[in-house]
Amino acid sequence: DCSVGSGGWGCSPSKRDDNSKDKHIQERGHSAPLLGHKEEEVDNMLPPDAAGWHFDYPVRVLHRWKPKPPVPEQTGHPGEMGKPVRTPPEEERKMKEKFKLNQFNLLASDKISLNRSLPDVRLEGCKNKEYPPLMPTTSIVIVFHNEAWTTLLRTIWSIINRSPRALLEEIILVDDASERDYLGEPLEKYVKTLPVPVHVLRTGHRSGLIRARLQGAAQVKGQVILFLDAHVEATEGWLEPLLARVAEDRTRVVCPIIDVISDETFEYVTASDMTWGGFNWKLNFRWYRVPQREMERRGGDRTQPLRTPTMAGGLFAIDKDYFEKIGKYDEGMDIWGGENLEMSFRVWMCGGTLEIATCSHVGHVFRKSTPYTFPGGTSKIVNKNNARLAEVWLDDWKEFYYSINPGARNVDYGDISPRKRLRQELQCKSFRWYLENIYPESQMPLDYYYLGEIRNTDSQNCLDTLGRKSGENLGVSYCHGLGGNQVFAYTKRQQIMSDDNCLDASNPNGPVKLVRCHGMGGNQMWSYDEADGSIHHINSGRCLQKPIPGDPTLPVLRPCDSSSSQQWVMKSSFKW
Ligand code: UD2
Ligand code: MN
Repeated sequence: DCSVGSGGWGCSPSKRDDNSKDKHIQERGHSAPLLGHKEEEVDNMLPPDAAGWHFDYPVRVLHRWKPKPPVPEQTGHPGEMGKPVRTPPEEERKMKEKFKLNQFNLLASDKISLNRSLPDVRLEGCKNKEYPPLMPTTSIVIVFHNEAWTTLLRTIWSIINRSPRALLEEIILVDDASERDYLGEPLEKYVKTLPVPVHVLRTGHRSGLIRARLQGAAQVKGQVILFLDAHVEATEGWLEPLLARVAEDRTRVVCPIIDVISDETFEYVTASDMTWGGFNWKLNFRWYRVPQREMERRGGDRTQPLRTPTMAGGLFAIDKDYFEKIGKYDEGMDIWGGENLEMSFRVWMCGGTLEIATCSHVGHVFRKSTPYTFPGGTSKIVNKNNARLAEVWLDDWKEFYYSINPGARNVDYGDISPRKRLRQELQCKSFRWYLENIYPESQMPLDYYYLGEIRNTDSQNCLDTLGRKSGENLGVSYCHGLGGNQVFAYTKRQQIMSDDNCLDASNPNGPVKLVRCHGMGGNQMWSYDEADGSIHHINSGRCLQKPIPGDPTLPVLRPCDSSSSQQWVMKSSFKW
């Protein structure tokens, strides 16, 4: 059926007969422009079995492919089928020594085959899904600084073993000034023996993962760039779902589900397909539960790609031309951090989509702390990167970031005018649009009355989270006027929030707790009376009062009495 999306390239059967082989159906040329492509006749030849599929590419960049058979289990080897590797007590000391090198159990990793087998973790509905018979090729870009040999090589082997050869153009390794000898010449010698082209590039000096990725991306020959961290394992059928989504629409940026490879045992642990990416006021990337509305949009089918507000950052596929068109990365970002949210906001606000292909699983070694240096200081670098993204993309909502993280206010974030110009040129939408349309569940509230400290008139002390976490009590302390733990937002949905926690009282006498905001009212609903300064807890009908003798840091709920101990000032002017 020629009317079913054939991407404007027609669907007349190809006259050539050599395209049934597992190889390029035609010599690859340069790629087509993204908009208004007009291809010559020769580009419009789709083989019969490709009719009915929608391709956002001219035929000449598409390739016929065959799926890879599963990697066989090697019985007797540790870690096969993703099983945990146990360290015997006599090796404990050695294990701890080696752990420090990369902040994961390198001793365990070194025992596992570079070709280890993994379980097929996909949902049943994913296993026999059909993908287009023709797809664009991909170049995989992996940047690393001081990566361990076995994790890096297992990353590479997992790609080779589980990617249809015809779709794998090359693997590009970018060494970001590693200081380990084995990553020098030995690595270059080793990769020459591999059955796919693997190129090793060197940044020369420490440039950070963002600029290292840019250097790798500049060399890409495939049509799709696929970025990966250097300590991952791709699982069966991981590549097809990613490429199929891009092949259909090149403005899609597509992530796999990121499973967990235990930093302690290298066990492969499946992650939930019911989480998506969000972020908190500190601009940390966070996983949150997929809301009902997104499940409904997908017709309740968990194998359907999930639209996510943000991505973790390390693992995603993007069309090469689209990567360039949408502004690559912010070259002004150093070492680590911020680029993932920056790209997420940019893609959504500038007309693309960001999704998780839930049929694609890649494991990643999540670490508890970073193994490498941040030249210039960790917080300085991360604050700078985040300030750049806040200044360019967050509009008024950048205040949430700066108030909870006042240390970022004075950071020298450098020249952001090229990024602001990019936002202009691409005619990107506002952050308000993003919150309204893409992420209404955001922890940064869409509409709020107030953002700042909340001071008690009687004691002159301020509400303070005291750095506590969800489930713990709200506190008060001396007002320091610096923000941070003393910053709260009073929202139009009548929540009083600090970052992703809300003031919550389930007991009418208190204490008032900090609980992850659920957005459903209930015990998290408060109303502030500007005239008398009272803060009413709507469910209990009681008022927030300064601490009583006994615990001087614990505010309580009491019957409303208009006394000054129940009077609170939300100091600065109301915002909306
Ligand atoms: C996550 C992302 C990571 C990146 C980061 C935010 C995943 C699984 N990982 O942190 O890709 O988006 O958030 O910036 O989503 N590296 C360099 N040079 C450096 C520092 C790091 O090449 O100066 C390499 C490093 O060796 C690794 C990659 O960059 O291969 C990502 O770094 P990471 O693994 O420390 O980041 P991660 O997973 O904590
Ligand atoms: Mn990583």
